[in-house]
Amino acid sequence: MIPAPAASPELARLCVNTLKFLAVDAIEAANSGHPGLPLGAADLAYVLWSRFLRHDPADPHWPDRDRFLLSPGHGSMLLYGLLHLSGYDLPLDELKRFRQWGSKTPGHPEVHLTPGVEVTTGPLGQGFANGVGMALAAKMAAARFPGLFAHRVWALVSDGDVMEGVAYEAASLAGHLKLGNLIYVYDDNRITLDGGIDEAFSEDVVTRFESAGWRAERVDGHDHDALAAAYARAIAQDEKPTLILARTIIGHGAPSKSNSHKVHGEPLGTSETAATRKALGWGDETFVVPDAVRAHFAARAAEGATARAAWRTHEARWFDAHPERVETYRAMRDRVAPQDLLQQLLAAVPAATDATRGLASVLEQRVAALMPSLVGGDADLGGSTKTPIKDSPKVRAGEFLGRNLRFGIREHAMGSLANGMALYGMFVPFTATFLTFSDYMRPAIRLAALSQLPVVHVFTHDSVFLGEDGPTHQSVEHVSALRLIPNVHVWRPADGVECAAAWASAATRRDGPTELILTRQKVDALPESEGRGERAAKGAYVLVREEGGAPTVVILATGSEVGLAVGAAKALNAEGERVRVVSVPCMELFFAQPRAYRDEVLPAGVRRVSVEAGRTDLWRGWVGLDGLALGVDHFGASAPAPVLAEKYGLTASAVTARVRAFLRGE
Ligand SMILES: Cc1ncc(C[n+]2csc(CCOP(=O)(O)OP(=O)(O)O)c2C)c(N)n1
Ligand SMILES: [Mg+2]
Repeated sequence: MIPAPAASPELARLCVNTLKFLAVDAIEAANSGHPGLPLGAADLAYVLWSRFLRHDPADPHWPDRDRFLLSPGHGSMLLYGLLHLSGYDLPLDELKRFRQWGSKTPGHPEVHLTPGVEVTTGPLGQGFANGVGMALAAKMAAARFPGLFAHRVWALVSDGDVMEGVAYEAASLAGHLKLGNLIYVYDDNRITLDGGIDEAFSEDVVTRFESAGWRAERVDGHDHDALAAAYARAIAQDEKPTLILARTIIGHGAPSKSNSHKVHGEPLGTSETAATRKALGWGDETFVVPDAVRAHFAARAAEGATARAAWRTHEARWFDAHPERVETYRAMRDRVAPQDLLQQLLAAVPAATDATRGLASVLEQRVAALMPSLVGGDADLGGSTKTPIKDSPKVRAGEFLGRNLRFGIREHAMGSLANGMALYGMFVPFTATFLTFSDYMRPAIRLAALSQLPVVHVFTHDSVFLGEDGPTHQSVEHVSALRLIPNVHVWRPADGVECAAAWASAATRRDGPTELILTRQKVDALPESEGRGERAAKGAYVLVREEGGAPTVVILATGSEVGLAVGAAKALNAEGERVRVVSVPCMELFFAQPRAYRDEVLPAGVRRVSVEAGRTDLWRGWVGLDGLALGVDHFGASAPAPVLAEKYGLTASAVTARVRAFLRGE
């Protein structure tokens, strides 16, 4: 039942104090953490969790649950306290091991570690934007299965979140799309890490959000009735996203440290802890949960279980009434990809050669036809990235059936919204823009990797060879920079077959993001051989095998430079060399292959050369100290691509000459 009736003021006070002291005690035990937020926001969180949040702690993945995000992840102990009291699989012992090795209570919440945590947060602003992605996904799910779902996205956000640029972008989009299922409670304490917000932040937040199409209202963040009334108003409508500015006192209850930045990020310390216990009438025993508090939260959990059971019945009836939707629902719920996706994509590779953005576009259309989960969009470059899904409308306010998202020119939000959509479930989102602008998405890509999210990032115009737009737009370091993020798969396919392997891998990967790095310019046709697509799927493979004995040199290349390597091999072989060309569309997958395969592709003791139109540093590990790494280690220039190729020594004849000289020891 929502809202659930209020507990007595005494019981409510007891619950709030329990949350406060679980946080204080855990932070004291760890001698590290952030007590200010849990103390200041315990009231607003308690009212939300005990009366409004629709969830069942016994099933953290129930599709029709409300999502709750703690965007200021530094307040993690508040969330762990709520999860523990609510009955998630997070025993008190885990709270006692806050911030310790191997615990489920890391310093900042991590979605893949802790049941009930919906999103990894810590970098301020990201959670705010992730929630917008979740609310968008919820609208899109509701449009596909009308009447099946009734959940909302709630988040606690903080001064830092409201200040961060990514949140401006996301808020703007949320208002534009009229995401009325989004309700943010702003812990408006006017204090941040170093001091008061008045040092750096003075805009009228209400006006700002209202102008972006939100409902915004101010309440006393310690007044339970006022909070409940504001929450009730928010859920009574579905017209606009809501921001509730809950005025709070950071460190509420700590007599000498509250309302000061000193309580933001350090343990209270022995004497202030004792003073806080005294002020709030709390005993000396640590990690206490009074029976009445346990019983109160258990009753809420029971209501959650009842709601979930009722929804399961509703779900079954819904499918009886809509049998034609069952298959799509299952495919989306489980984000199913066809077992033989690679074969299907290989069969769809265009015969004519093209830029890899064009080839990948054809294959993406095939994936979209096979996987209803695939949705995505671009930051106003769809005409260039060629990623819009054909025959599907654009998502607009009130029209969420389409599969094409218009993020506007908001790369930061695009990355973070995609993460939120992936976290929501049902969708495998993709984003698209130029590779240079991956810098604007890097925080989100890093979090997608850490959180093991199935997101596909399409990046086109991948090197100096985009030409005339010049060095502001020409990627030099970006491919390497993306490879440096752990758990990211970076594909730079060389032709249609490799694009098929790349899309098949991207669309089926479920434990991390995939980057598809594509050219603006046409690539060369490559020599065909049996099973090349399957070999490309291994991340690196022998594209041209040497003849007449062991290889004298191996040339490694990616993307548009594979054609150069093939040209150089041809020329050098005519001179009596025995050149092997290894195409490396995805380094990370090659490293995951068994040792025997890697040794077979890259035999020990053979000299190596790499060619990639970007920074060479990473390649030095492949070619060794006695190898040759050809690339671009400086910013590019505004000129036609063929001129840049001449100037930078990246033509087939220049590569041939440089490898020849290298082999001669010059
Ligand atoms: C992107 C980013 N920048 C900086 C930080 C470091 N940091 C953590 S908390 C914090 C201050 C946050 O203030 P606020 O959001 O108001 O939280 P409160 O102090 O009220 O708990 C800062 C600067 C961060 N976590 N993320
Ligand atoms: Mg603050």
